[in-house]
Parts: sequence; structure tokens; C-alpha cells
Amino acid sequence: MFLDTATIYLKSGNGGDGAVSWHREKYVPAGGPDGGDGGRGGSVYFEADPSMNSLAPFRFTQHFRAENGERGSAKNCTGKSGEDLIIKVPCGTVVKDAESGGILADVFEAGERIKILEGGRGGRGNARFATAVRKAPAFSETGEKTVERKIRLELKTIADVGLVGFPNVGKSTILSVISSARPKIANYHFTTLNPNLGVVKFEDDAFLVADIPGLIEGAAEGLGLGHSFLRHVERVRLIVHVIDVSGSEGRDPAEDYFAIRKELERYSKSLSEVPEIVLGNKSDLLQGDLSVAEKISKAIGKDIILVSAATKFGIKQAISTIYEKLKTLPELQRLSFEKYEYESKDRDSFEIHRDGDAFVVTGGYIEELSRRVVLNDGDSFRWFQRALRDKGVIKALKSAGISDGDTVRIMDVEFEYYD
Ligand SMILES: Nc1nc2c(ncn2[C@@H]2O[C@H](COP(=O)(O)OP(=O)(O)OP(=O)(O)O)[C@@H](O)[C@H]2O)c(=O)[nH]1
Ligand SMILES: [Mg+2]
Repeated sequence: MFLDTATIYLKSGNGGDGAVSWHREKYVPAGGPDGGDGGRGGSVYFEADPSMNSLAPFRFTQHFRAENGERGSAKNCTGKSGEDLIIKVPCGTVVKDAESGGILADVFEAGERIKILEGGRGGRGNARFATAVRKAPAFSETGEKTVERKIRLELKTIADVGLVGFPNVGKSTILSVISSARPKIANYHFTTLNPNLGVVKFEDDAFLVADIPGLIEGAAEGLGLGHSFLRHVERVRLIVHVIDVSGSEGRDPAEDYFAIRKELERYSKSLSEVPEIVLGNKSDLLQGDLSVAEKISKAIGKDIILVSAATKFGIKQAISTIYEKLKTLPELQRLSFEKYEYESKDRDSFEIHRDGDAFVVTGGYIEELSRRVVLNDGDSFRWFQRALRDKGVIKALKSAGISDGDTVRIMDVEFEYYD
């Protein structure tokens, strides 16, 4: 099954906790603190894999977690870092935050690796909290916990040329004669159910062609195979619009042409501005009467390159025209977008507000502190008070009008304030 969108859940690894430990050696009583730091959590990356062409692997596997960092241990041993998680996706996968729709990455070039989620920081061991006055800190820091993110993947195929046109005009047949792709070909509508890619070799060069199926009038509103495949035309450099000049199905090729143009325009203005070449296929059925083709060309106001995928008439010429045209067009480019940033963790700010008589201190700085504080440990609590003073929290409380005996609430603890 072809799948060009997927929703998955990603989580980078938590940081490991710092350790509390004391140096022990025979004949050395009361050694100093030697608890090591926790290891870093693994990060999550996406890597563009040119051998993949759909997001099918994400149909059944939706939860991905990088490894957590391990806790630190005695003898100042830092915990092992969590292994990074590398998830392979096809080239052209656009990664979005599912909640906000913000774009995190366009995984574009084969082999390219992009970090999506950063692993959590490891907590510091008690050895790191020792100072000249506090020789035996009995507390350490917990590792940073990471948050699971809901992610949306959208494949926007990267190709130089997009083959568009009404069903049954011969797009897949053309792809099969110009490239080594072997798409299904049959005399009914919607034979092709998902975009096919083919590499066209020309001179010593090559270009990539995508057969975009299922466009009919109303596609932008969901008719036919709907507009979902227009996503794959979005970033082609050149549109090759195929019409059936023979009108073999009793249809008017000029009308079909305008119907498809309308869908492209409805989908997006930029898509309608992509340069276009028109191929008049099934010319073998005209039996030499080229006046029909001239009429169509006049009606649509564009030159038509006559071809027959069945007899291969005009095919070489068409390939070389496409190739020459591509040479004049800008290279394929990744999306230009402003990278969505997850709110970077605020580790620095605090605020004070009143709750009845109490002074309540909250904010990112306080949460960071809470990773380090074991409140029933006197030593840790003293360190905490010191940190509040250094940070200017005490000063801010004073400006907020605190006086001796008032209650301060920070995290889960309340204490009385005395200067
Ligand atoms: N006579 C003639 N028949 C052709 C030519 N090219 C394709 N056909 C026939 O037209 C029918 C449709 O061809 P496909 O290549 O499947 O058409 P398509 O545009 O890919 O169609 P969908 O996948 O349904 O959108 C098949 O029966 C082909 O054999 C041609 O140049 N001449
Ligand atoms: Mg087809």
C-alpha cells in the first residue's frame, strides 16, 4: 500500500539521574562525595533514504523512543548516554509538529540526517555539589525528562518532471517508454493508484519523472483520487501535461487540458506557475491527419509536441525538449520555511505572585532547581536557599513587600520568611 502521510509519536531519551555516593577505601574513613553525573538521553534524527519511496513503514509502527541516559554511579562514573535513534524516511519527507502544523524539517538530500528532538540532559552527581563549606552534599540532580511529541510526516516527492493529465491519456505508458519504471498500464481510468517515479537517462545525464495519477475535474475538492497527489507535483521543476490528441474516448482534449489546469490553479498559485510542456499522445490514432492537433493547439494557446507512446513516434524528440527545458530552470530546492521551534525550555526565569497571604514563586528556574532538591535533606535545603538568594529571588520577594514571618511557597514546600 502506498502511504504518503503518517502520524507518529517520538520521544527523545530522558537524561539519567546523578548519583549520591561516598568515596570508600580501606583505612580512609569518611571519604568525600564521588557520585557521578547521569548520562545524556538519546536524540531523535531523521535520515533521507533514497531507496524508500513511501511512508508505508509507518503504518504499523508509530511509537519511537530514543534510549534514556543511565544513572551515574560511584567513583565519579558518568552514566552511559542513551543511544540516538535514527529513523529512515524517503527523500522529500516534510516533518511537522502535528499539534501546531509547524514545519520542523524537510528531509531532502539522500543521506541527509536532521536532528528533530534533543535528548534530555543528565543530572549532576553529588560530587559536583561539593564546595569548601559543604563538603558532603547528600543530594544530586535528577535527569531531565523529555516530552513525547506527535509528529506528522508528509511525503512531497522530489522529481524534476511531473506527468499530469486526464486518466487514460497514456501517462504511465509514456513513463514506461522513457524510463525503466514499469507501471501498470490498462485501458480504464485510475489504473495508476499512486505516483510512480522513473529515472530518464539522456546523454550522460538523467532526470527524475513522477507520474501523478488521478487528476480530474474537481480533484482539488477531493474527486478522482483527490488532491492528495497534487502534493507530489508541488515541487517539480517542470510539468509535462499529457493530452490524448485523438480524443479516443470521445472527449474534447482541449476541455480536458483546461480542466486539469484549473485543478492545478485551485490547489496552489505557485503550482500553476510551474513551467509546462504539452505532449499530444496517441498521435498514431490520428492516421496522419495533423489538422486536429493544430486545432487543439490553437484552442489551448500552446505548442503541442506530438508523440505516440505506442509506436514511440516523437518520444526521443520529447525527451530532448524536456531535457533542454530543464537546463534553463532552477535546480530543485528544498522548501523554504521558517523552522518551527519547540518552546525551548525556560531554565532561567521566575515570577512571584500572591495567593492570599502567601508569596508564591514559580517559573522555569524554580523547576530546574526542583531537579536538585531533596527537601527533607537539610543540606540540600540550605543549598536551595542559597541558590534562591544568588538568583535574586529573595531580593524580588522583598520588593514584592515580604516581611518577616510571611509564608513563601515554592513548588510543594512552604516556609516562613526571615531575613
Ligand atoms: N493507441 C495508443 N494507445 C495508447 C498510447 N499510449 C497509451 N495508450 C493506451 O491507453 C490506455 C491508457 O494508458 P495508461 O498509460 O494506463 O494511461 P494513464 O494516463 O496512465 O491512465 P491512468 O493511470 O488511469 O490515469 C492503455 O490501454 C494504453 O495501452 C498511444 O500512444 N497510442
Ligand atoms: Mg497510469
